[in-house]
Amino acid sequence: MSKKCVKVNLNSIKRNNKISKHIVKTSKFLSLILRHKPEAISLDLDEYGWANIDELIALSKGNGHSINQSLIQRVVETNDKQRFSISEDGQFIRANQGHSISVDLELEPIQPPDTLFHGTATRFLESIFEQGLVKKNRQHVHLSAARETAINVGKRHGKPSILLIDAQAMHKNHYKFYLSKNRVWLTDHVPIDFIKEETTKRT
Ligand code: HQG
Repeated sequence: MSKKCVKVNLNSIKRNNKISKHIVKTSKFLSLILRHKPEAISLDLDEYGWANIDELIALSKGNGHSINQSLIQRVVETNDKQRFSISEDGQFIRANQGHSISVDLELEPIQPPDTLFHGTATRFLESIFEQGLVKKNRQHVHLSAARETAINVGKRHGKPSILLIDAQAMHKNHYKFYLSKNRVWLTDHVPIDFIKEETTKRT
């Protein structure tokens, strides 16, 4: 490969890295605004959590965050966890789950898999086995069908531990489960009777 070619490739890698960083930064900003603090930019969400995209762009600009329609589109399309949805008419955006503010995600209760996973930090275990899993600041307790996902969620908080949730028994006992559009399992509370710590250390 010629020197010129190597240089061109390096430049395009640098440019792509810069674009990726910008997308991640925008995704974090959108998570903050659409899940937790729309008031930070004086944005109004409707009761279902939808924000008007033109308004979001204008108010973000006014608060020092330069975003535009095509950047938002890229964030939605490339997001690793499909965190956001755009409405069919293309005018509105909302987060698929993870809210701390109260919004109606229009989810219907459905039957969960027999076992679900929850990743947490080891230091929370004592309290979890006293109170069960509680939703803390969010609207729901978050669970996953895949162990891998739970490990990654747990790592966000520290040394991870995996909890196995007997979702089948909970379902039989009339606890409700919801599946978000991006396939996160949600419930209100998991009492200790339905939680078991995974003891085989494979993390
Ligand atoms: C823990 C990410 C002590 C709970 C992920 C967790 C997820 C308790 C922490 C989504 C407890 C809350 C949510 C109790 C629960 N005593 N600690 N009784 N009950 N906890 O961030 O589930 O990347 O609110 O185990 O992928 O970690 O943001 O919830 O460790 O789906 O899109 O309290 O966030 O998605 O932490 O994560 P969080 P989470 P995004």
